[in-house]
Amino acid sequence: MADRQGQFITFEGPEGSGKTTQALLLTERLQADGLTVVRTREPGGTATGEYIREILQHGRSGETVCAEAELLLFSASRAQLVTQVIRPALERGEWVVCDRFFDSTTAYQAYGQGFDLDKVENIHQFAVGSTVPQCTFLLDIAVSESLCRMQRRNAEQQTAPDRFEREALAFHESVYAGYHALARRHPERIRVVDATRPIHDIADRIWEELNDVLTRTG
Ligand code: T5A
Repeated sequence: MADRQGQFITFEGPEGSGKTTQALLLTERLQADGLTVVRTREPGGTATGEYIREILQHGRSGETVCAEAELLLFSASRAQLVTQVIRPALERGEWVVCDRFFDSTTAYQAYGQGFDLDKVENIHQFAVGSTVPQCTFLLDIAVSESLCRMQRRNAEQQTAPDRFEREALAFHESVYAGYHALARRHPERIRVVDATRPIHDIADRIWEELNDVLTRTG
C-alpha cells in the first residue's frame, strides 16, 4: 500500500453500522503503513459543513427543513468538502477516508424519501464533478440490529436520538434496500462487508478488500 498514490475511500451504511469505528481503524492502519491520510465526514468536515450538520441533525434553524432543502444542504456540504478538503488532499497525493459521501444521499433521499434517482445523481455530479471514491465499504447490518445499537449508545451516553434516528422503520428499510441496489449497480466500487462481526474482524476484512480493489484497478 505504501507506494500507492492517494486514494479516496468512503464508508457507507445505516445508523450504527460502525462506519466511524471502521473509518478510524482504516486510517490508523494506513498511517502505520507510512501514508498521509485525511479522515473526514459528511455532513461536515468543513466549518460550513459542520454548520449545515447542526441545521440538519439538530434543527438549529428552529424550523422544519423541507425535504428539497435537506437534499440540497447535504449536497452543499459535500461540494464544500470536496473543494476545500478532499480534492486538494488527493492532488497532494494523500489518502482520504470519508465517513459517508454521495451514496448516503442516494440511499436516504432517493430510495428513502422517494426523490427521483436521476435527478439526485445529477445533483451529485454538479456537487462533486469527477471526485468519486475509488472504493466504498458498505457496512451491512439489519435495520433492527442497527437501531438497537443506536438505542444502546444513546442510553449509555444519555443522548437523545437525532431526527434521522427517529424516522419510521419503513424509511430505514428503504434506505437499506437502496444501499444494496447501489452495491449491485457498482460492484467494482462498492464492497459489502458483514458489520455484525467483531470490530477487529471487520477491520481485517476491509483491509483485504481494499488490497483486492487496488490490485484490480492497478
Ligand atoms: N444523511 C447523511 C442523509 O440523509 N443524507 C446524506 O447525504 C448524508 C451524508 C448523519 C445522518 O444524516 C443522514 C444519515 C444519518 O441519519 P451520522 O452521524 O453520520 O448522521 O450517521 P450515523 O450513521 O448515525 O453515525 P453514527 O456515528 O451514529 O454510526 P456509525 O458511524 O455507523 O457507527 P459507530 O462506529 O459510531 O458505532 C455505533 C455504535 O456501535 C458500536 C460502537 O462502539 C458504537 O457504540 N459498534 C459495534 N458494536 C458491536 N459490533 C461491532 N462490530 C460494532 N461496530 C461499532
